[in-house]
Amino acid sequence: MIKRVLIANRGEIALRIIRSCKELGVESVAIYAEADKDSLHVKLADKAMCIGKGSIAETYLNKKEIITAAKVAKADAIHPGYGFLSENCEFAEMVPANGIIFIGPTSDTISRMGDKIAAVKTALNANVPVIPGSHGPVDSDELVVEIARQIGFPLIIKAAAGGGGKGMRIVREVAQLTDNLHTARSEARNFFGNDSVYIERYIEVGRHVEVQVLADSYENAVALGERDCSIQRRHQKLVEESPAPFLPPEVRREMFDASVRLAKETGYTGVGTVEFILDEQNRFYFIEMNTRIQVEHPVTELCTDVDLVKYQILTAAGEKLPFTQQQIFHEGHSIECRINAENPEMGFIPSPGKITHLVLPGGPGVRVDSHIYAGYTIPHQYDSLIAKIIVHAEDRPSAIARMKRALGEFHVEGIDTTIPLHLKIMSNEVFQKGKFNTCFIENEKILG
Ligand code: MV4
Repeated sequence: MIKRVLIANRGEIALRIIRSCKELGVESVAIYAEADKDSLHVKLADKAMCIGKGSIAETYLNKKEIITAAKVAKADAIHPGYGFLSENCEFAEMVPANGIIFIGPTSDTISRMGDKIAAVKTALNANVPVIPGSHGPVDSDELVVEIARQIGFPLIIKAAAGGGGKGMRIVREVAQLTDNLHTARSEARNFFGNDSVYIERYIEVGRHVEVQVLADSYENAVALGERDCSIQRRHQKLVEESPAPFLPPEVRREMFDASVRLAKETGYTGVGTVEFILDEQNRFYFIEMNTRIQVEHPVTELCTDVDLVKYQILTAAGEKLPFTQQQIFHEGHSIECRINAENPEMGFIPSPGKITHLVLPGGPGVRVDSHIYAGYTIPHQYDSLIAKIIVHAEDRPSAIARMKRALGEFHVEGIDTTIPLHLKIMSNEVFQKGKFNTCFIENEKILG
């Protein structure tokens, strides 16, 4: 069994991991950059180690330094959280090479899913529906025109090394194809150091629905429900919920089966998320797989009563899943609002600084995952997520009412937040009807 875990992260997710460690009786070791010395994860962990006052690259991304810290602390495992080194296949290889357990899938799985072309090929092998496309790199201008004519327009050019919406270009007619291809390729080379690109039919009006999977190292894998993450702005998710509104039960079942097949195909261990695009006819298509714990994991936890971080740790320690797919239930409705220290009226400009006054929401069915406290100064160096409010209620209308109540109780002074934006979303008629897609924020003029 794992006795001590080093947490290679900060903010709310570091706290979230510490909490599961405590409940498991596992010791937690926090690492922190000097800028985070007053952070809650430093105070709540059993032990905290400063890894310098440098940049992110020199601290939370410093593979060697983090592994050295784990050795000094005698940690037997490292939890990477999300972001930072969580999907870095080099790190996932270095950690076990140093005799430490990496809490996550193997380096090979991370690398296979990190290459979006390899991921699509893996999905095809597992008989998981994929979008009509090149299903491989497009190298020559002649070839791309031929493939494009077969799949039809509009289409989308994606970088093999991209993901999460980075390095995508939409093309509406054949005349724009080669120019866009060249631009996409040079952008991919600049951003990712890899100019490999592929094309897919672009699904213009769709929903972003993802399936949470959990697997042990004995070929057992289960699906723990889906999350609708269609409410986004520039590929930053704002609101997530489970179950996905109006998802037919047979489609949901097929998505779960497909996701479990993919997990088994890759010999997956731990938690993962299979992302799909759902078209207007509720046909689903694989787009990519995330090999980390995700920001929005709590909506699944509240509906299934499964502690995902706990099972990440237990499966990494070599334990078997104690439940089968048939034993998993999904109850009620859950919604998460991501609260950022940003001003939505000023193009979401970050708003770091000191929190002078704070009242967090609470009461029945309200969970707050946050690292902030009154008197805390939000550093400017990092992501602007300051809190996640997650509600659970018997049905969707009650969950929305509960979220409105929780947002109304949330008082933060000293910084700007996205709380007013979330109140607008919760009060929007299209949102309330559950009839939204990925164009919601634009179409509904939520931003005025
Ligand atoms: C797509 C797509 C439609 N068609 N691919 C965005 C994030 C990354 N995980 C993949 N993404 C998408 N890929 C095809 N072939 C739609 C999305 C997408 C999206 C696109 C535009 C605006 C918002 C979006 C939100 C989620 C997914």
